[in-house]
Amino acid sequence: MNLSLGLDISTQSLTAIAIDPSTPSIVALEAVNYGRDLPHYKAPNGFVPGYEDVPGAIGANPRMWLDALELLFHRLSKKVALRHIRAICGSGQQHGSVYLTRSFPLLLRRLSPFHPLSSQLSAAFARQFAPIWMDTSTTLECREIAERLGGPQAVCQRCGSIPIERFTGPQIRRFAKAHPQRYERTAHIALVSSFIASVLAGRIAPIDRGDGAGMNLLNLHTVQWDPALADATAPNLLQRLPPLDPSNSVIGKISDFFVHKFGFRPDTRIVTFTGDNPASLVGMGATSPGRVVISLGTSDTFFAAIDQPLTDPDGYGHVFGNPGGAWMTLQCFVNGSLARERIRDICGYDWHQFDRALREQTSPGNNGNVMLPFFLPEISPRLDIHEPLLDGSPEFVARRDLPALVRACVEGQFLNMRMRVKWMQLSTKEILLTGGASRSDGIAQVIADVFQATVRRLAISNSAALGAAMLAARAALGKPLDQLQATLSQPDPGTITPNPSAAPTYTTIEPKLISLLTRAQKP
Ligand code: XUL
Repeated sequence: MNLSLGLDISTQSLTAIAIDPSTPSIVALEAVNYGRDLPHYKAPNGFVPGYEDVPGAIGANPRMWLDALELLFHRLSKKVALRHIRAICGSGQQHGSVYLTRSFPLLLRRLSPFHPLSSQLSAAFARQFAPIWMDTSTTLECREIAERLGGPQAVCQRCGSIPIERFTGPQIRRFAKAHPQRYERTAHIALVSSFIASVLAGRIAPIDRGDGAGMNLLNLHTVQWDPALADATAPNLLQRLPPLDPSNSVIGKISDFFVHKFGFRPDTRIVTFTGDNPASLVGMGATSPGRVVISLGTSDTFFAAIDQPLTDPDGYGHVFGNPGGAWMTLQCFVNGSLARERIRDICGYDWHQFDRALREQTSPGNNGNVMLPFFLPEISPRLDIHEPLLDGSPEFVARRDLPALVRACVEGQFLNMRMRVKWMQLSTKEILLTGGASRSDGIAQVIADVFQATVRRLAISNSAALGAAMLAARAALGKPLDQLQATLSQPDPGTITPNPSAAPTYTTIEPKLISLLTRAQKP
């Protein structure tokens, strides 16, 4: 058997999907949940708010990802003989950055299979925590970078996004300013994706265009690091960045550590990793323009392949590299699964009751009860609030009408999404849905009704890990993506169709949400 493996290092868990590219079929799926499986990191959702004493700081301990990787391989080896895996690629939560000392490559070469990765690589961290995509601590740095380049739009022209707080460049700048000595000790900066790829390959891994474009540092026209952006970000930054690999190619063979400890073949090839959203575009079979994807994860994202970079006039949307060629456009919403979870907890429901509230106890428009379910500062649009905004009946506003709270949360999320993605000018007649929450028929129906779209889902809800497995098979085993996608990315036959009578209802509701937003945006 010649299998390929896809890993997804996401916010709350690490997932692996093994595929047999010759059939093609999915052979095994395994996951580690950081909060449940590694509770000693005290990160129930995979991240630590306030890891540094600055408002908006949210980070994760990179040692936790290393322990998760070992646990995952240990579990996976019980389902599939790891010697059958010929190639590995992966995807990571985007934008997060890992700061490594000069000793990192040397420590990678000297790994012993008798000790955990996390303790052997401990000395390699110049910064103990990795800021992740939820971090909003860099408003000042974003302004400074924009000023150096002649304004936010000038930055956007170069790299596809205005300076964005969670993007890697502004995060690097804050670190370099606040801790110049530790920045000086930083010889290598990796993304979450390229960090894990480096550990697997036993040497510094490159960054691909998919994830690289989420840094405010990659020039989309030259597809090289942009010297002016790097200069405006931090001193001597270019020498700390790894090379770019525009086509997700083979980096090298797997490190001996994994051969001796887990029984991988010594010639297993490691392919340049990418970001979770670009990998998901691959897994959903949406690498050619014409298909729109909504991914329901810790963050909710809306994305699609595009031929030419296209920029959001409001500055909230992005352009990333599409691993299938050309580009993808993306809008990210921070209040995704965690907001739905908070509402579920407020109601004291389980997911079954949450779904029932949508399907049986409420109807489109929710009798005029609306909500912006922003429990964390939102990024689309940028809003620094920590409590949802409600408008409607006194019973609802007092949070006593539980089914209405559920519907208002989900309708608020997707009406906000509908408003924010208009600039992409994409047809949303058919939407492909992925991510854990895509299993909920109630949520899928709200999306169908809000967008007046047919909603289709894949049997596998982790399309990022699936996409990574396909990228591994393409680069190392010569399998064309479209052949793999033709079988592995086929949506389930069951589609969700929109209720046409919901369309005018949502047109009436939209202004209510806009006025809630406007009130919240006022200083
Ligand atoms: C995309 C984004 C998130 C992360 C985590 O810009 O910030 O979707 O990739 O999944």
